[in-house]
Amino acid sequence: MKIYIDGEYFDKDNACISVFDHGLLYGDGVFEGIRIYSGRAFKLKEHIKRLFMSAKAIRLDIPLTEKVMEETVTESIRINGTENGYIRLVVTRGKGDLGVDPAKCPKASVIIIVADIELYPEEYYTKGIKIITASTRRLHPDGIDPRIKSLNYLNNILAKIEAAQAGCMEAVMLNKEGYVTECTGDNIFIIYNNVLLTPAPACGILNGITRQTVIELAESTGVETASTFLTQYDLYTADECFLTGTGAEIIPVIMIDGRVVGNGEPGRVTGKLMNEFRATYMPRNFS
Ligand code: PXG
Repeated sequence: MKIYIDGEYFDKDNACISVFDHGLLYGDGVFEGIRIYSGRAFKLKEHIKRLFMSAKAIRLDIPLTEKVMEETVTESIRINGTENGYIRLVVTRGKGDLGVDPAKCPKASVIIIVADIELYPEEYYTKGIKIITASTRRLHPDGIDPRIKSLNYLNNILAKIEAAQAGCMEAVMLNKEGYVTECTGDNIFIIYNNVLLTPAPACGILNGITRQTVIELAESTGVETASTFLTQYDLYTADECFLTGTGAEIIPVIMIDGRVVGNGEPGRVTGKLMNEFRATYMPRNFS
């Protein structure tokens, strides 16, 4: 495994950053998680674009252009010889002093880790999963907009702990007004009367690349879609529900807070979208 840090490649054991890096001290930085299918980064341009938008929102100057970043990620995949895997692209504010002031950090650091992907158990996809609503609320866009994929995931981590305590792999978070936002590392969708509904970015969500891809796939196959405001009632009474994310792809949800979704099995439209996704963007068993 060769890890890129600021223009050089290091072995796993020697890939280190300073304890004075503000990414570590303050969660001051942004990141992306990207899938590699058949040796190619999935939706690389979209991920790089989102990385640069996150950086712009927190006034972080990335010391590479979008084009060079794209080439560097592609080069890292090539050097690692990875066919199917996962890329963690991280940009931190860089090395500073112990104070908060980012002006003391002269240069941002860029890290690219190309790793093997740990897939979820196949039964998640065939049987679906149970989720709960977390009592932890999603960050309000008035503070840090969840569209920024920042290095501070505490909010999501607290909700993830609640999920684990309830025996679930995911938890859905509400926003301050009580509307549904997203799960800790996945966006959420429901199907009601054959219409695909998902929380709008204004609700306070990460605008997922997989989310966007699924909306496009649905529209191209004639499924009506809407980004909107959803409540817990909408989740509980939905015909179908599923989650989307880089690692998850599309995972059906069959129970929410003890309420059975639909008939308790992955739904018809969900299955259609899962098949469409796999057929279009490489099956997860591809090797
Ligand atoms: N919401 C949040 C809060 C996320 O972190 C998604 C939605 C899905 O977005 P994409 O662009 O991937 O479709 C994410 C991204 C993990 C893990 O280990 C997941 C993410 C990030 C980092 C780690 O499950 N998900």
